[in-house]
Amino acid sequence: MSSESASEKKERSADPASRKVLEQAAARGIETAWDRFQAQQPQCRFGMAGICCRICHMGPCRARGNLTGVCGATAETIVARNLVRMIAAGTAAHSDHGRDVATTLLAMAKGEAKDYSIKSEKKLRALAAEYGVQTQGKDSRKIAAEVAEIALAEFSKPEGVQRFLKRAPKRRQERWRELGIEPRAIDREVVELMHRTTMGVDNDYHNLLKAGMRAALADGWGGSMIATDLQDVLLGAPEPLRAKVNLGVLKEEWVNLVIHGHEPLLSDMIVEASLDPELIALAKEKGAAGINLAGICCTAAEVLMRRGVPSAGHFLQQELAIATGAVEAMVVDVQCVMPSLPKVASCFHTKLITTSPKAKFPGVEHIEFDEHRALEVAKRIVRKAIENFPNRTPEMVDIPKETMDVVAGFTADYVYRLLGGRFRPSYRPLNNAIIEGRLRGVVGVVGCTSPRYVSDSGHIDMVKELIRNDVLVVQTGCAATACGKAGLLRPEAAFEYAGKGLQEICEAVGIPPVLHCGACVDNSRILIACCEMVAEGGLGEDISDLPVAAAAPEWMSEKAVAIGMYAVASGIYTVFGHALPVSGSDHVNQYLTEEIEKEVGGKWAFEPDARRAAEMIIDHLNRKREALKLKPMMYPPAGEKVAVPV
Ligand code: BF8
Ligand code: SF4
Repeated sequence: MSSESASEKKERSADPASRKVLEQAAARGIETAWDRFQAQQPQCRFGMAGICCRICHMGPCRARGNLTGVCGATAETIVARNLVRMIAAGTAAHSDHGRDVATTLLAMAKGEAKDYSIKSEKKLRALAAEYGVQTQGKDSRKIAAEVAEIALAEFSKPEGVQRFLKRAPKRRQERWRELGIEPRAIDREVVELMHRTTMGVDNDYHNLLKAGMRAALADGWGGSMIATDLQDVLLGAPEPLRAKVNLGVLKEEWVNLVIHGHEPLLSDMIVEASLDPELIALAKEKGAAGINLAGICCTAAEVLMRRGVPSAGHFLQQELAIATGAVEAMVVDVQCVMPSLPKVASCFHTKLITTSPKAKFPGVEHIEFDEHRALEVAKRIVRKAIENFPNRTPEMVDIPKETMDVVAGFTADYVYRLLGGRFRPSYRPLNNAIIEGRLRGVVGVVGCTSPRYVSDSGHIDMVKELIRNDVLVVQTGCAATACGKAGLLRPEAAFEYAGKGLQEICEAVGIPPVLHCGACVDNSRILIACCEMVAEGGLGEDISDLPVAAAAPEWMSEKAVAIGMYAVASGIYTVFGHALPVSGSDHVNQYLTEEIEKEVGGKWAFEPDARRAAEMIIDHLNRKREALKLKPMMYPPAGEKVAVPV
């Protein structure tokens, strides 16, 4: 336990519900990520600067100035190698997710995964057309099988580049080709990065970073895009819906089952199982009012978008959900699942259940997910949660009251229909709004939450500042949950925080000023929206011409690094809060924040003060508007500047 006082803990999160549970946890001697972050201070400066190398066992080494590693590796080489290894890991995570979805689609098509079906015929047919699959006279399952096989080949095909690159504007495709960064098979790009970065291979930081871009593009335009598209086929394409977020969605009288992780294949089945009358009857028999599902992390975003299941919170709230004492079971699959969970769960009656052969904990119950008998596995998990209800200690239960309404479920396709109306479905109204100066631009504020910051404040401050300046914000992952909790994902938020131009659009179309586009793999939807904006015309010829930007104010994961790099390599100005671990090499830092722009049209920036970062983004949008010779903005920014966070 850290020795911090309760008042210091109040500044750990901008969210009152999280602060309340944090205090409760501290009083019970339960350690959280914030305590462990504190215990790690001061953090290793070599690690922060990216100059620590552990690649071979002549090391570990550190390099700086004239000091090189034992093998002679310079700071440039070590920093670049470490960074692209982060990209390899991030790309691997998103892509492995995509592969599992493709495998399940194929199993469904062959009749081997009977609990799944084709939920979006439209999306399947669109993909078939794109992949060149003949559809005439074929039944949907046959088409799905062929689509799944082609998607699976994207991971390991011996030649050719990623098929979805063709979705990008022509100019973008040409740039990638000229630079030699068109990603080939996804697995190949990850393997090649690991090869290049092993001892004594690629020592040219520029060459390494180019390979890093290519692997990152294999994530954004490959693995993540495959995950998104095939999930839409198999689980349904999201449409806007209302739902609730924050810890208050847990219910005192109910069996609370929290689903946490990333891949929605199992969690979607758990939603199905929770509707089973026999299981509901069992819950009542055990004294509960019913079965209450809630999500955490990106799984939350997936089931919220498609099923309206409430989200108990983001990454930093996983321990807090258990610490309410009201969770019968937390079921996890892969990614962003804190290793601390068994310890927190051991303080309560909560059962932690792992489901992926790729992600286990010693001593924790494992119920393996198998797509061939998905509903059966899901029912077993729901039953476990119900049976654990009588073990709850009522005096340990303390659920914060806070919940917030959100509207979620915006896809590139849906925004298109919504903005254009049913009779004129097109991106024209969005482009026109930008051209006429009603909207300054569009910015994706995405990514993690981290105890490095006053949790959520980075997201909230940045987004408020952006919408105040007539910027339409699109979000995914934990960023969307953070802003959702603060009420920014309600249509009413337009009147409370947005500039007049954005407000007019939100009012006419009935959308919030901040659009929830799903989980982190769904950042691929944002790429597609950018392509649609270019295709619609009037805003330049390439993604890098658009007045758009990306930000991850509280990033922490390797996946965020892969996402940031594919955004930059797609031509998007990308601002991270804390700097990437590259400060140990001036060359690498300068390349990423300046020189790279000449090559790909996008670049990195680092700024931990979210309000200042928002100003940098607004300047960037203004520069892009000037270059396009767009009209001046119609209205001045709304209200007061957002205060600098504590
Ligand atoms: O993929 S935003 S903390 S949960 S890494 Fe993780 Fe970051 Fe959340 Fe989803 Ni994305
Ligand atoms: Fe040291 Fe070179 Fe080995 Fe890295 S690869 S640990 S710098 S000797």
